[in-house]
Amino acid sequence: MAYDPNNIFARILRGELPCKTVYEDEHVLAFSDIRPLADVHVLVIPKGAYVSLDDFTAGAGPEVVGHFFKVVGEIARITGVAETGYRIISNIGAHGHQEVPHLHVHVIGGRPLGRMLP
Ligand code: IU
Repeated sequence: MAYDPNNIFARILRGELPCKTVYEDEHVLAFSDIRPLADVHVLVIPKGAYVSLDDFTAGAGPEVVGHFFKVVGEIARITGVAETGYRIISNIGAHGHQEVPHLHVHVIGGRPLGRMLP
C-alpha cells in the first residue's frame, strides 16, 4: 500500500494535530492513544513514512529498526508497566484491522489484560 502523507499520524508528526507525547527523539514518537483500552495505552511510531512493519524493516536501516523496538521497551519502563507486564500489538492491513496507515505499536497495560488468543 502506498503511504498516504495525510494520514492522521503523519499530521501529528508534522505538528498539524496535537498529541499527548510520552517520548520523542529523532526517529520515534510515542503518544497516548485517544481511546485508551487500559490505564496505559501508548502508540509508538517511527518518524519515517512507513505503513507497515514490512515497509519499515525493508526501508529503514537496522539501527533505526532496532532503536524503534528499544524505545517500545523504554515506553513500558517510563509508564511503569514493565514490572507488572503489558501487551504490544501492531495491527497490519485489512485483516489486522489497521485503521491508521502509519506503522504503530500499541503498548497496553496497567491492568490484567486477559487471554487474547484462543
Ligand atoms: P489501529 O487499529 O491499530 O490502526 O489503531 C489505531 C489507533 O489509533 C486506535 O487505538 C485509535 O484510538 C488511535 N488514534 C489516536 O490515538 N488518535 C487519533 O487521532 C486517531 C486514532 I483517528
